[in-house]
Amino acid sequence: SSIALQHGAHHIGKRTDAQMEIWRNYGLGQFIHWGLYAIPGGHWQGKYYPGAAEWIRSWSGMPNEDYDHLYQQFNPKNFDANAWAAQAKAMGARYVIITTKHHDGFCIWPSKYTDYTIANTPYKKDALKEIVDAYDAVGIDVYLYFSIIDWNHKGYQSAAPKTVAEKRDYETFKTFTANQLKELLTNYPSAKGLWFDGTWDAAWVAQAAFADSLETELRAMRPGLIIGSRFRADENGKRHFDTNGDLMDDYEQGWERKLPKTIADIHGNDWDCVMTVPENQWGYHSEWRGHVKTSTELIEMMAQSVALDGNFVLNFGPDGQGTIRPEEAKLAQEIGDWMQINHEAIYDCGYAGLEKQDWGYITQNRKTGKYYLIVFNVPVSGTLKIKNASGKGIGKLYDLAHPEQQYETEEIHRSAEGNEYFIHLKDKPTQPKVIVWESSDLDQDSDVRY
Ligand code: H79
Repeated sequence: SSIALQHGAHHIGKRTDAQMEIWRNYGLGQFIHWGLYAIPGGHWQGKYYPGAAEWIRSWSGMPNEDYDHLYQQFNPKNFDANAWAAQAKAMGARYVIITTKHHDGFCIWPSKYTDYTIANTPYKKDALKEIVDAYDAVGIDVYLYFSIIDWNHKGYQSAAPKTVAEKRDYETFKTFTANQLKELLTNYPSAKGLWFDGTWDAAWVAQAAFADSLETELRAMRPGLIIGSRFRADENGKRHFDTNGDLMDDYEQGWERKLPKTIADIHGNDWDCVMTVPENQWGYHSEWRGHVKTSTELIEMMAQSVALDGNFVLNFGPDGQGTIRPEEAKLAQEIGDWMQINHEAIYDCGYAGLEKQDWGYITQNRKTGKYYLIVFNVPVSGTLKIKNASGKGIGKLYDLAHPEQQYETEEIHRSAEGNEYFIHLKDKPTQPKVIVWESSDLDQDSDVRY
């Protein structure tokens, strides 16, 4: 049973409008973290800071005043938004999420509500507009990342305001936040949605009514606007899922640097996974330590995301000069090479309704109904066991890259739990391989025997 909420979920179940259908079918996106933190790149006065580079202002030993003056050095000589967009396009990204303002409060657009913007750097120009225009030009949809945490605004605080003065100052921060969000939607009319972050502070969690009404205004400004579950809490302080357990807003935004394992984990909702290349670096860090993901691992995460009805968003952290580091450029190239051949298994695809199988992931095109076997683990035997639903035959299987390469299949058995078949691969793949599968119906009565 559910209780009446004023500021909980305003719709139950997935949005079915055209813009949300587009979002759902992206498959692959790019995240960009770019701001003042790209200048120190995880180091300050020769000292290496192991935490996330975009958080360096808050690590001990980093004087806040020095950080807050970094804007005087922001002059990215190599910044070429068209080159970023071309690279993202070649990788196969169909949307981009760009940090307009991270926790430090620095705006890469010339906001008229603060001086702490790109307009007051030596660069002067509106980098956000350059990025939006460049991605628009290549047909990649733009979403704006916006942090509610703002270490630069004097009215901002993390803990719930207590004194009269704190409360008054926090009201100025709320007005500022509302103004900036309306400014972003006004200045960048092609942006399709907002990706919120830094909304876990007690001060913000207590703003259910304010955030809900602001969201209503933002949605009225931009029909079709897409906002994830990380923007507002309900009146009981519940985040992402309201007091009744219903998802708030348009998709679940809880999958940061992690992935759901089974379809049960996603509760029938839309969702995105945002992923870093190293363990936990979003902004540019000049010295990545620890494990750095390979393109094969990232392609597998993308396949897992799409097979479980989500989008996969890979992060890039350009440096202080606007250069995308060679490691990221190489990954973009390798993922792009794979997508060039195999994008049909990712775009417009989702959960296939079949259980996870040992060799990899199954996706299904939402329009054609075709299945795609995305094969990562080939057994020593070279034989894949494929389980279809009861009453379903194996049908036709062929290589996506070489459709003339069809597979002979061998029935193992049929049962009420499902029908199992072997297919014998002809070669040992050197990269994740996609097999198109056009499954067929069986005549249950004559074929299933016990
Ligand atoms: O922009 C990137 C990160 O800098 C940002 N989100 C990505 C996209 C980010 N900020 N903080 N975090 C990620 C992690 C924060 C975790 C914590 Fe908490 C905040 C630990 C304690 C406070 C939220 C609330 C998670 C646990 C409690």
